[in-house]
Amino acid sequence: MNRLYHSPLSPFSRKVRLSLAEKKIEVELFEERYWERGQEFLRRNPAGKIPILKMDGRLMADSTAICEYLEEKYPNPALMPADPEGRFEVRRLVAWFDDKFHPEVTVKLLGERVNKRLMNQGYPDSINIKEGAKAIKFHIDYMTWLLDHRRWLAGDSMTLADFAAAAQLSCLDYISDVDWNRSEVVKDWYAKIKSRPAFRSLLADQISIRAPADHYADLDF
Ligand SMILES: N[C@@H](CCC(=O)N[C@@H](CS)C(=O)NCC(=O)O)C(=O)O
Repeated sequence: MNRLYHSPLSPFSRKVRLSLAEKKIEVELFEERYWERGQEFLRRNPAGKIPILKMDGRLMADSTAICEYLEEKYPNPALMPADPEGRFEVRRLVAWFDDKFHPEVTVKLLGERVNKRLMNQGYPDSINIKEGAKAIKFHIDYMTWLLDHRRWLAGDSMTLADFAAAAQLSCLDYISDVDWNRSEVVKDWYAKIKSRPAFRSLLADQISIRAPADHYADLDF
Protein backbone atom coordinates (compact mmCIF):
# COMPACT_ATOMS: atom_id res chain seq x y z
CA MET A 1 0.00 0.00 0.00
CA ASN A 2 1.24 3.49 -0.85
CA ARG A 3 1.72 5.73 2.15
CA LEU A 4 1.91 9.50 2.48
CA TYR A 5 3.62 10.96 5.54
CA HIS A 6 1.85 14.28 5.97
CA SER A 7 0.30 16.73 8.37
CA PRO A 8 -3.34 17.87 7.92
CA LEU A 9 -2.60 21.59 7.58
CA SER A 10 0.61 21.21 5.58
CA PRO A 11 -0.01 22.90 2.22
CA PHE A 12 2.75 20.94 0.49
CA SER A 13 1.20 17.68 1.69
CA ARG A 14 -2.19 18.89 0.48
CA LYS A 15 -0.81 19.58 -2.98
CA VAL A 16 0.34 15.95 -3.22
CA ARG A 17 -2.92 14.63 -1.72
CA LEU A 18 -4.89 16.49 -4.40
CA SER A 19 -2.73 15.07 -7.21
CA LEU A 20 -2.99 11.54 -5.84
CA ALA A 21 -6.75 11.79 -5.41
CA GLU A 22 -7.35 13.37 -8.81
CA LYS A 23 -5.41 10.50 -10.39
CA LYS A 24 -7.30 8.01 -8.19
CA ILE A 25 -4.13 6.60 -6.66
CA GLU A 26 -4.93 5.05 -3.32
CA VAL A 27 -2.76 6.04 -0.43
CA GLU A 28 -2.74 5.52 3.30
CA LEU A 29 -2.25 8.76 5.23
CA PHE A 30 0.21 8.73 8.11
CA GLU A 31 0.37 11.82 10.30
CA GLU A 32 3.97 12.91 10.90
CA ARG A 33 4.80 15.26 13.77
CA TYR A 34 7.67 16.62 11.71
CA TRP A 35 8.66 19.28 14.25
CA GLU A 36 9.69 16.53 16.69
CA ARG A 37 12.42 15.51 14.23
CA GLY A 38 12.18 11.79 15.04
CA GLN A 39 15.01 9.54 13.87
CA GLU A 40 12.76 7.47 11.62
CA PHE A 41 11.41 10.63 10.01
CA LEU A 42 14.89 12.02 9.33
CA ARG A 43 15.93 8.67 7.92
CA ARG A 44 12.98 8.79 5.53
CA ASN A 45 13.83 12.34 4.46
CA PRO A 46 17.15 13.81 5.65
CA ALA A 47 15.84 17.23 4.56
CA GLY A 48 13.48 16.97 7.56
CA LYS A 49 10.37 17.96 5.63
CA ILE A 50 6.98 16.51 4.76
CA PRO A 51 5.36 15.35 2.53
CA ILE A 52 7.10 12.04 1.98
CA LEU A 53 5.49 9.52 -0.33
CA LYS A 54 6.26 5.82 -0.03
CA MET A 55 5.36 4.22 -3.32
CA ASP A 56 6.47 0.95 -4.89
CA GLY A 57 8.94 0.52 -2.04
CA ARG A 58 10.59 3.89 -2.76
CA LEU A 59 10.63 6.95 -0.49
CA MET A 60 10.08 10.25 -2.27
CA ALA A 61 10.25 13.78 -0.91
CA ASP A 62 9.54 17.31 -2.14
CA SER A 63 5.99 18.02 -3.22
CA THR A 64 6.86 19.37 -6.66
CA ALA A 65 9.23 16.50 -7.47
CA ILE A 66 6.53 14.07 -6.30
CA CYS A 67 3.76 15.72 -8.33
CA GLU A 68 5.91 15.78 -11.47
CA TYR A 69 6.80 12.11 -10.92
CA LEU A 70 3.11 11.21 -10.55
CA GLU A 71 2.36 13.17 -13.71
CA GLU A 72 4.92 11.19 -15.70
CA LYS A 73 4.01 7.85 -14.22
CA TYR A 74 0.21 8.32 -14.26
CA PRO A 75 -0.44 10.83 -17.07
CA ASN A 76 -4.26 10.48 -16.92
CA PRO A 77 -5.99 12.67 -16.03
CA ALA A 78 -3.39 15.22 -17.11
CA LEU A 79 -2.50 17.93 -14.63
CA MET A 80 0.04 19.51 -16.97
CA PRO A 81 -0.61 20.97 -20.44
CA ALA A 82 0.94 19.28 -23.45
CA ASP A 83 2.83 22.30 -24.83
CA PRO A 84 6.11 23.59 -23.38
CA GLU A 85 4.73 27.14 -22.92
CA GLY A 86 1.76 25.81 -20.97
CA ARG A 87 4.03 23.61 -18.86
CA PHE A 88 6.26 26.59 -18.19
CA GLU A 89 3.30 28.63 -16.94
CA VAL A 90 2.20 25.83 -14.60
CA ARG A 91 5.72 25.51 -13.17
CA ARG A 92 6.02 29.28 -12.76
CA LEU A 93 2.78 29.41 -10.79
CA VAL A 94 3.55 26.36 -8.67
CA ALA A 95 6.80 28.11 -7.68
CA TRP A 96 4.81 31.32 -7.03
CA PHE A 97 2.57 29.62 -4.49
CA ASP A 98 5.25 27.42 -2.95
CA ASP A 99 8.08 29.95 -2.75
CA LYS A 100 6.27 33.29 -2.50
CA PHE A 101 2.72 32.84 -1.23
CA HIS A 102 3.80 30.30 1.41
CA PRO A 103 6.44 32.45 3.18
CA GLU A 104 4.57 35.74 2.68
CA VAL A 105 1.13 34.51 3.76
CA THR A 106 0.78 30.94 5.05
CA VAL A 107 3.80 31.02 7.36
CA LYS A 108 2.73 34.41 8.74
CA LEU A 109 -0.91 33.51 9.37
CA LEU A 110 -1.19 29.74 9.86
CA GLY A 111 2.36 29.54 11.22
CA GLU A 112 1.66 32.14 13.90
CA ARG A 113 -1.92 31.22 14.75
CA VAL A 114 -1.71 27.41 14.64
CA ASN A 115 1.75 25.93 14.14
CA LYS A 116 3.40 27.85 16.97
CA ARG A 117 0.82 26.49 19.40
CA LEU A 118 0.93 22.99 17.95
CA MET A 119 4.72 22.95 18.21
CA ASN A 120 4.89 24.68 21.59
CA GLN A 121 6.82 27.60 20.17
CA GLY A 122 5.27 30.43 22.12
CA TYR A 123 2.71 33.11 21.31
CA PRO A 124 1.63 34.46 17.92
CA ASP A 125 3.60 37.48 16.73
CA SER A 126 1.10 40.22 15.85
CA ILE A 127 3.51 41.93 13.42
CA ASN A 128 3.77 38.75 11.35
CA ILE A 129 -0.01 38.35 11.40
CA LYS A 130 -0.45 41.93 10.18
CA GLU A 131 2.06 41.37 7.38
CA GLY A 132 0.37 38.10 6.36
CA ALA A 133 -3.08 39.72 6.34
CA LYS A 134 -1.74 42.50 4.10
CA ALA A 135 0.11 40.13 1.75
CA ILE A 136 -2.88 37.85 1.16
CA LYS A 137 -4.75 40.81 -0.37
CA PHE A 138 -2.01 41.29 -2.96
CA HIS A 139 -2.06 37.57 -3.78
CA ILE A 140 -5.85 37.45 -4.13
CA ASP A 141 -5.66 40.47 -6.43
CA TYR A 142 -2.99 38.74 -8.52
CA MET A 143 -5.15 35.61 -8.76
CA THR A 144 -8.09 37.82 -9.76
CA TRP A 145 -6.03 39.28 -12.59
CA LEU A 146 -5.08 35.78 -13.80
CA LEU A 147 -8.64 34.46 -13.53
CA ASP A 148 -10.05 37.47 -15.35
CA HIS A 149 -8.13 36.18 -18.36
CA ARG A 150 -8.29 32.41 -17.87
CA ARG A 151 -10.69 29.67 -16.72
CA TRP A 152 -8.06 28.14 -14.43
CA LEU A 153 -4.93 29.75 -13.00
CA ALA A 154 -2.50 28.62 -15.70
CA GLY A 155 -4.87 28.44 -18.66
CA ASP A 156 -7.99 26.68 -19.88
CA SER A 157 -7.60 23.45 -17.94
CA MET A 158 -7.09 22.59 -14.29
CA THR A 159 -3.44 21.92 -13.51
CA LEU A 160 -0.93 21.50 -10.71
CA ALA A 161 -0.89 25.31 -10.46
CA ASP A 162 -4.50 25.22 -9.21
CA PHE A 163 -3.60 22.52 -6.70
CA ALA A 164 -0.59 24.47 -5.44
CA ALA A 165 -2.79 27.52 -4.88
CA ALA A 166 -5.77 25.64 -3.42
CA ALA A 167 -3.44 23.77 -1.07
CA GLN A 168 -2.27 27.05 0.49
CA LEU A 169 -5.68 28.74 0.51
CA SER A 170 -7.50 25.74 1.98
CA CYS A 171 -5.17 25.73 5.01
CA LEU A 172 -5.90 29.42 5.53
CA ASP A 173 -9.62 28.87 5.01
CA TYR A 174 -9.54 26.30 7.83
CA ILE A 175 -8.71 29.20 10.17
CA SER A 176 -11.02 31.63 8.33
CA ASP A 177 -8.17 33.81 7.10
CA VAL A 178 -9.38 34.21 3.51
CA ASP A 179 -11.67 37.11 2.68
CA TRP A 180 -13.73 35.50 -0.09
CA ASN A 181 -15.64 38.74 -0.59
CA ARG A 182 -12.53 40.41 -1.99
CA SER A 183 -12.87 38.70 -5.37
CA GLU A 184 -15.79 36.99 -7.01
CA VAL A 185 -13.63 35.19 -9.59
CA VAL A 186 -11.31 33.78 -6.91
CA LYS A 187 -14.30 32.66 -4.85
CA ASP A 188 -15.85 30.98 -7.93
CA TRP A 189 -12.54 29.29 -8.75
CA TYR A 190 -12.22 27.98 -5.18
CA ALA A 191 -15.85 26.77 -5.15
CA LYS A 192 -15.14 24.89 -8.38
CA ILE A 193 -11.99 23.19 -7.11
CA LYS A 194 -13.43 22.59 -3.63
CA SER A 195 -16.35 20.64 -5.06
CA ARG A 196 -14.12 18.10 -6.80
CA PRO A 197 -14.11 14.60 -5.26
CA ALA A 198 -10.31 14.95 -4.87
CA PHE A 199 -10.90 17.71 -2.30
CA ARG A 200 -13.14 15.63 -0.01
CA SER A 201 -10.44 14.23 2.24
CA LEU A 202 -9.02 17.74 2.83
CA LEU A 203 -12.43 19.00 3.89
CA ALA A 204 -12.69 16.23 6.47
CA ASP A 205 -9.39 17.22 8.15
CA GLN A 206 -9.44 18.30 11.78
CA ILE A 207 -6.64 19.24 14.12
CA SER A 208 -6.88 18.75 17.86
CA ILE A 209 -6.10 22.32 18.93
CA ARG A 210 -8.56 24.09 16.67
CA ALA A 211 -11.85 23.26 14.96
CA PRO A 212 -12.25 24.34 11.34
CA ALA A 213 -14.18 27.51 10.45
CA ASP A 214 -17.92 26.81 10.12
CA HIS A 215 -17.91 27.31 6.35
CA TYR A 216 -14.69 25.31 5.78
CA ALA A 217 -16.32 22.13 4.44
CA ASP A 218 -19.37 23.91 3.04
CA LEU A 219 -19.48 23.75 -0.77
CA ASP A 220 -21.86 26.75 -0.81
CA PHE A 221 -19.73 29.01 1.37
N1 LIG B 1 9.87 22.30 -0.88
C1 LIG B 1 9.26 21.36 0.04
C2 LIG B 1 8.74 22.14 1.25
C3 LIG B 1 8.09 21.22 2.26
C4 LIG B 1 7.91 21.92 3.60
O1 LIG B 1 8.46 22.99 3.86
N2 LIG B 1 7.14 21.25 4.47
C5 LIG B 1 6.96 21.77 5.80
C6 LIG B 1 5.60 21.41 6.36
S1 LIG B 1 4.33 22.26 5.47
C7 LIG B 1 8.01 21.12 6.67
O2 LIG B 1 8.17 19.93 6.65
N3 LIG B 1 8.73 21.92 7.43
C8 LIG B 1 9.75 21.44 8.33
C9 LIG B 1 11.03 22.18 8.20
O3 LIG B 1 11.17 22.98 7.28
O4 LIG B 1 11.91 21.95 9.03
C10 LIG B 1 8.12 20.62 -0.66
O5 LIG B 1 7.58 21.16 -1.62
O6 LIG B 1 7.81 19.49 -0.25
